[in-house]
Amino acid sequence: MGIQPTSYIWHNGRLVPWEEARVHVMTHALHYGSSVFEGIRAYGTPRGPAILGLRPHVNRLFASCKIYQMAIPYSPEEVAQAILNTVRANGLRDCYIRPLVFRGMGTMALDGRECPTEVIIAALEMGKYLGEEGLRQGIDVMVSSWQRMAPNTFPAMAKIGGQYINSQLIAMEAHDRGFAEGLALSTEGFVSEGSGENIFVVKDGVLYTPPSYASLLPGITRGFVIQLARDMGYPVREEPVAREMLYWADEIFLTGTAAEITPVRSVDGILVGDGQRGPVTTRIQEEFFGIVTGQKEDRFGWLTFVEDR
Ligand code: PPE
Repeated sequence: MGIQPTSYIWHNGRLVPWEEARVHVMTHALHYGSSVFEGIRAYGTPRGPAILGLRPHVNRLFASCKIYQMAIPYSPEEVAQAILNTVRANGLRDCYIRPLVFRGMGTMALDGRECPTEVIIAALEMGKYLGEEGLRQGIDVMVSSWQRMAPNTFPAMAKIGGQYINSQLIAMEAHDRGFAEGLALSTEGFVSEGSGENIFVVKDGVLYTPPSYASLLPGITRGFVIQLARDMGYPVREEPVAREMLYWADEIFLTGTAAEITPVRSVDGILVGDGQRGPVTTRIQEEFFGIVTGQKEDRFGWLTFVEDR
């Protein structure tokens, strides 16, 4: 997916033209992966563009920075407002927003806390991450030979740039073998998550998803789906998911800001159910897309309308 430039990027407090948003090659984050980021979507609605999960995404950005001891020189409210301003300035409707907080140029020390903290917010046009067809028919995935980080090695719950080497290895391996995505196990051998998505397994009308201690990023979309599914009357169990549940499931779907709610039709070449998007996945997708596009009432308060602020 090539990046299509937009007009402005918010950089350290102001909107600058796309070409001017640059860093020096001695930027700490470039050498050591010392960054924290978010991925947020805005959807076009009848009331103009709306940001999905603005508050939880900003909160997670600040939580990741706290875990990683990187002070953001702005308040959460300022960052939230800057996100809205960036979408508005670029005249975007459906888009993907990428806030990034990183250690800039200052020292070459591994303890880079003396480096200035830089913040950028970019907003890009983005279509369906795993394809339109994937959303309808499901994707083929494999269990990766790469595992997620062991507890107390990297803070899996924080969305830190350097940690995404693990996700990159998982994604590259899957693509080289002809799969759309790879699923990683935890070092204990339980299902953790995809390279950039959380996972739900449906069996006999019950939804199972790995708990936050399974070395995963607690996704905002995961939280929305848990809330929505429970509201729709489906039991949701956050508990360790054995690998074989992937082969025994009636339905599987992945959740993420980019991936939205993407059905999985096979794992390791074994069909999930009958290899079609299942009824539970379909109902949850319909409800989710109805809410985020403003066709159904925003009954959980997930949306922030860009024109209102
Ligand atoms: N796990 C990982 C490892 C992950 O990167 C994401 C988001 C999720 C789970 C789902 O989290 P949430 O978006 O809050 O529901 N992955 C982001 C980045 C993907 C990328 O290619 O870059 C995303 O979806 O924005």
